[in-house]
Amino acid sequence: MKKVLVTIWFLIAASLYIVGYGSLVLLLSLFLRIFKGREKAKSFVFKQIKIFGKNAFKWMFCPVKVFGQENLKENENYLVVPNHQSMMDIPLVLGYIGPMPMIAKKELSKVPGVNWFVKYMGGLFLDRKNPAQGAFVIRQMDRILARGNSLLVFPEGTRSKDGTVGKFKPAVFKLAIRHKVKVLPVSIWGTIFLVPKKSLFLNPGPVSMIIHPPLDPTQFSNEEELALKAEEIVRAGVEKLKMLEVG
Ligand code: DD9
Repeated sequence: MKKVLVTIWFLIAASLYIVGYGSLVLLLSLFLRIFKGREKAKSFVFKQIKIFGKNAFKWMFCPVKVFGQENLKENENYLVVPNHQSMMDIPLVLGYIGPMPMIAKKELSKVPGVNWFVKYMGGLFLDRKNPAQGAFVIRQMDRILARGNSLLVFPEGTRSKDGTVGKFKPAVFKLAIRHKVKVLPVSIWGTIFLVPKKSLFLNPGPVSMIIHPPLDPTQFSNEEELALKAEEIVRAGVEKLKMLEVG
């Protein structure tokens, strides 16, 4: 019964917040842009997205533990590469690392409110069933990094079914090497239980994340080596988080 109530409450709270409050935020940002400039408007909207990311877990009654926040430097851009367990990984990164462009799956482009903010952050929607889109997305990611933005990519390419960390695809790491953008490995644990695959109801529980020290792409001879290192760090971090939960 608790799960049913939490699910109904979360869906109402999140939809009203994203669509209702989100419309107000975007409207206010228009005025801010006119009267105070583009940067002020952007930092206002980004702050609201960050608050949303943290609130999403409060609304689900999920305690969140974050380790390694000292590894994040203000005004530094990163290619952020977490493991992927559930759709709640996105608010987790937005809330505790910060808003940034992301590659989101096409289905999200149909969710009102969510699509506005993914676009606002400069993100893209990827149709994984359409291989022709792959090259286009790589070009867009290249542009995002070339412009000096951070970028969130889940390099496994899909959500893990059992929580194990899959192989990191090297393509995006080539871009980090090209633009000399630091790679930020992030380990996530616990979100896999929040949205169980075969259930309609949320299953609130603890969530944890490690923000690892960034990797300098100039220290790697190619994208495969860089991808493998990031993957190993993320996998070891996930194992550590699992142990912490048990202990
Ligand atoms: C003020 C509401 C912010 C909502 C952000 C949603 C981002 C989803 C990717």
